[in-house]
Amino acid sequence: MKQLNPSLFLRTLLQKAKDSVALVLHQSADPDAIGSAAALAQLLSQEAQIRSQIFAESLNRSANNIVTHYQIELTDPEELAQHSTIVLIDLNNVEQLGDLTSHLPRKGATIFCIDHHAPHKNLPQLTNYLLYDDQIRSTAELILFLWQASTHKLSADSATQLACGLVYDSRHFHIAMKNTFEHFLILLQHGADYERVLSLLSTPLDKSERIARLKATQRTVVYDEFGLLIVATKIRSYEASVCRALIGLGADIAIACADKHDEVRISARSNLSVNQETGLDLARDVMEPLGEMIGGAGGGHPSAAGANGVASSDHALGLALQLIRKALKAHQAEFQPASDQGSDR
Ligand SMILES: [Mn+2]
Repeated sequence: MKQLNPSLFLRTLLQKAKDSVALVLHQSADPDAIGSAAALAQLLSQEAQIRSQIFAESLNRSANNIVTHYQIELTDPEELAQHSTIVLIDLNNVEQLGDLTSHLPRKGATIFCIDHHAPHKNLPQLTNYLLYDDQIRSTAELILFLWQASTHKLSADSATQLACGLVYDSRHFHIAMKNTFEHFLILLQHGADYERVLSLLSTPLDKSERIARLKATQRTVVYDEFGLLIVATKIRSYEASVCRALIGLGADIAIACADKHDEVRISARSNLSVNQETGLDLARDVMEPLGEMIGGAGGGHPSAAGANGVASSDHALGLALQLIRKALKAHQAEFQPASDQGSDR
């Protein structure tokens, strides 16, 4: 796997793609994934008349708004196998492809990856060329860099699509860094329509999701440990939404688990200060190892992560709590001054 700068990455992609390319998104693709794919498709068509086909197993609701508004076409998974140039967008792990995995070309394809998540350890076996930066909040910003490295000017529509990704992944600037604003300003200067972005990203909760959130609070177990409120709950679906709701209610760390038959999906969120103050990284310390323990996969960000696999909810929740405690304990030991330890000496 070769990591390239934007200009070299674009040149290599244009060279390999010849006349068509598959843009492949993670399951439950979000506005960052779909906005990035649409703006990259536009760039490839303008630079070299390359035709892009976009593949995603599923879309989340705001991604669906973007697809509908811009009439973005998703291609039947069966056609993926015919492509010899693949670009993975906003994902770093083959498990995140969902059902698309089985449609990847068996061999001989050149695989590019554009992502802002820390590369998964299996990524080098999967990918030939990588465009990666973890000092930005969205894949959309990497697509902006590709446009800047090209000979064309970003259109207002593409700028709006990229702004959707940037605004969504920075959680409406809640977790923005200085450069998030700088890149957003560039998008505005290219005509990005912020009002449009807000309306495309707004997804009022439907009734079933509100019921799931409310029921989850009834089943919530609260642990007051390490100076943190850690809450865990079981539900049938909407595990990520439930975690966000629990953080909104005052939890420092929320874990929600949904099992269907013997497949379990588990999601966790922490408020921002948890990662800063305790070093707990929900992806690295909890969901990645948990995914392996339950025969599935896990990943995400330091303060928002998930895993799936084969286990009961109770078992998966128990393991997640163990991993969280282990990480918090390790951190405590590392950072406690020696004079504070063994006070009974
Ligand atoms: Mn993203």
